[in-house]
Amino acid sequence: MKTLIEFINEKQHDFPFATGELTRLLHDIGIAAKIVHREINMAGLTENMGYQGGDNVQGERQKKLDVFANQHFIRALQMGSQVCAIASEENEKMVVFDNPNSKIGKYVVAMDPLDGSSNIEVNIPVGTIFSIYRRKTNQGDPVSDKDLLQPGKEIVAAGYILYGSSTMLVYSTGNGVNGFTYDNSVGLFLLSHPDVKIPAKGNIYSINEANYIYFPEGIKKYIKYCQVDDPSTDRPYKSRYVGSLVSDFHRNMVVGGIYMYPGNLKNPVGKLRLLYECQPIAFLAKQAGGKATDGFHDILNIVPQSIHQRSSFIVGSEEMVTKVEDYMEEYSQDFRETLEHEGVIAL
Ligand code: AHM
Ligand code: MG
Repeated sequence: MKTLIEFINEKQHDFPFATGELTRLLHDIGIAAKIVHREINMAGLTENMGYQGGDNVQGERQKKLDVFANQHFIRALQMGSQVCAIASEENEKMVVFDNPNSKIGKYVVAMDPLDGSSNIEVNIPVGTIFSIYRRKTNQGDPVSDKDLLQPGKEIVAAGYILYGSSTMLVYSTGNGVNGFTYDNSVGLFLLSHPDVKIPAKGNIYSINEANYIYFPEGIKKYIKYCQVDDPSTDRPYKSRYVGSLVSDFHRNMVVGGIYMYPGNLKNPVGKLRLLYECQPIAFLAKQAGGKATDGFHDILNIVPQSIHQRSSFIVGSEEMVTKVEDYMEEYSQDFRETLEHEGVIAL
């Protein structure tokens, strides 16, 4: 079987004038993924469960494993000289590498080192999400926010690591999506899911329905549509919500379905972070033939105004996401205004 490293090296030749920097960067992510995998696997046996004792910038209590994953991904990327700065869910400001090698790095990275970490104690899958952009400033110049505040359509590569019943690394450099399963016995990621395509429609919807009363009318109507008895369209659909974006998205990517964390009355722009959760997942969805929207705007066209900006997020099978957009258009024009009022700017 093909290993991740063999595959990345081979793919380098798809890019004319490639210098190997992106290849090395992806290698480094693969190495950090193995370290984090090992730590998560041992979570019940070592002292690494529970809270670290601090809050992150969103006021959420950091888990020890959030901090561990953050440190290891940052360290892996700092060792190489391809990345000059990182935006992470766990750091208020972007982390700038100012050692002489990294200073001239061509890329910036946005990441959520351990998404869904509230699930760790109960042994439910968690994930790492990352995206890579070419910096906007000249190599060697001071890094600025504009290097990171780029819309998803500028992504050079993105992916996730799913620490589930098996650990998988799934990524795209803009030529389709490929998935690799970690073989513990040899310590290698092996190509197990070549050229993943999201089925155009599915019969699974994932949403935290406890927030139902706060949802925009278009989302409420869509949920009712999913629940109608109509065997000719496979309805009622199945409801599946892990509460761990990478898991829910991965399932929908493999068998088809839709994941929704829409803005709602309490949080108009929802919960998920645009830069390091929505954009990379939207990029992968599109590369696999799926789609992502905030209800009205293609996620890949939204221009982040700040590193930790949140976004309404609906992603998955193309036909299902389009249906939600139709419902939003018909029933939730007020929500479009809310998004604009909240400062959502789309190209
Ligand atoms: P986190 O980045 O703090 O882990 O939050 C993101 C997670 C997603 O993985 C998941 O889909 C969602 O939050 C669940 O939120 P909720 O518990 O409100 O349904
Ligand atoms: Mg997260």
